[in-house]
Amino acid sequence: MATEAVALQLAFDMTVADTIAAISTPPGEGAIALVRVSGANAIAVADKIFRGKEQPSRFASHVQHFGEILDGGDRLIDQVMLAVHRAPASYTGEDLVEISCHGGTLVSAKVLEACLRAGARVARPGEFTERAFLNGKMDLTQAEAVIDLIRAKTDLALRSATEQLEGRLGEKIRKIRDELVAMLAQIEASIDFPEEGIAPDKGETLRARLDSIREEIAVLLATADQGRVLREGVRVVIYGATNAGKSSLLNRLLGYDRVIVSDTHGTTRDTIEETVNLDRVPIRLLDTAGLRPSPDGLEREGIIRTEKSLQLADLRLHIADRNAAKPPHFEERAGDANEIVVLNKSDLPEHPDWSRPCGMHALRISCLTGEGLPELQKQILSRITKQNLRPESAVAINTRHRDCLRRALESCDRARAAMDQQLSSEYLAVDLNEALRAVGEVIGAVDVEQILDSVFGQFCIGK
Ligand SMILES: Nc1nc2c(ncn2[C@@H]2O[C@H](COP(=O)(O)OP(=O)(O)OP(=O)(O)O)[C@@H](O)[C@H]2O)c(=O)[nH]1
Ligand SMILES: [Mg+2]
Repeated sequence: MATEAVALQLAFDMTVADTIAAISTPPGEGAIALVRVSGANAIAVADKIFRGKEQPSRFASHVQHFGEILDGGDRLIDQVMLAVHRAPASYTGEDLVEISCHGGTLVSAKVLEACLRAGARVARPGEFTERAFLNGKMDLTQAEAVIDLIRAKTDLALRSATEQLEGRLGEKIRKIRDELVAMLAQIEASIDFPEEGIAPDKGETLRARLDSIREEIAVLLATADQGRVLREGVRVVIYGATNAGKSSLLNRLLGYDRVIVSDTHGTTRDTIEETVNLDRVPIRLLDTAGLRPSPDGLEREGIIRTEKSLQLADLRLHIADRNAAKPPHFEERAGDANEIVVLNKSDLPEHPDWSRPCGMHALRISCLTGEGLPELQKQILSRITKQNLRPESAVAINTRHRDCLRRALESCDRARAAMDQQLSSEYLAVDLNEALRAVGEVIGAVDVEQILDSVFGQFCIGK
């Protein structure tokens, strides 16, 4: 058996033996809560706790049945709808039971308890999707798409997650893998039959093939920034002197009063983050503690946080009060593509400090009247587009994929260098094998145990 198949089988044996159960709907009150049970004994568990016209073991697959859930004795917990999804035609690929009970923390907890008493154990976060992966229902990129789907905040993020769930990224990766495998086969044949060697014309073809594989990897890698934006949003940090109107701007852009605004200098002491959707681009807006020399330890701590968030910003909004004197260390970085200078309070008279050349390139707005805000939003979007951060394509990789593909690209580069130096085919084979391994990691075809924890650990319980 190939090593990857052994690893897969091992991971499978370790985790899949038990029957697991969890509440799959979020905590809190709702009309309906869903409890899921998956594994070889899922239907037996349902038989023990369900009372209806028929036993769940006699249900046709995927059909809902009305009945009651009883606790250990004969006490009724709730009236429910129960469906059995028989293996392999279920989300996890195992026998899966879905119990829709009345929403409410206590009811669903009691139904779960009954499942546990009947022989299931509590599922870990992401364990249902992990089983779907281990049972070959989906590749790793599709499993990750499930998290993206749950977290999507814009239409495009949702479309991207849906396409990834349908396997579009997986398809591209498999194509690259197949091409690498075909190339390796040819090279390994030349190692096994050295007398035949690689003819010079074949060498040329191999080089072209490698270049085209390299290009395909590079194209996918170029989507990493857009992938980050789709999943996390563009980081836009509002900063400047105290009382400039930073918190007022955050509230304005959000459309509601999220942060306390007051004329006391140093009102905001911590960084506050909220997400807005600007023309379908997800933006992570950060309001920060105002910059000023302060003897107060707490305020200084806030200012350190401001500086940290500035280092991670995709775009900075440097805001100042045009009605007040220019702050001592105010720097107008007119040529900086990642910064927009904003002079707030345009409803008030302008302090002479802001006459030319200072304030020449600044955008004048009023958080009080709303004047200049549409123009500011336009500029934010145009800077994002210029930085190529505006997500256009629905196939966009995440950080884990990026790390794997970077390694694959490096291995391809080493293989290319080995070709150019006319090193023996063994060297080439080593590099291509490494590339193959790195590409395989994206879809979870190798080193299963290592990557599973990091991928599925991000899920909620019951998914
Ligand atoms: N006239 C006028 N007042 C404004 C405008 N924007 C904000 N203010 C007022 O300016 C004061 C400071 O606003 P904040 O939004 O709290 O300022 P900040 O930059 O967050 O201040 P710190 O958190 O202390 O750093 C408040 O009294 C606001 O009502 C504006 O456009 N025009
Ligand atoms: Mg503030």
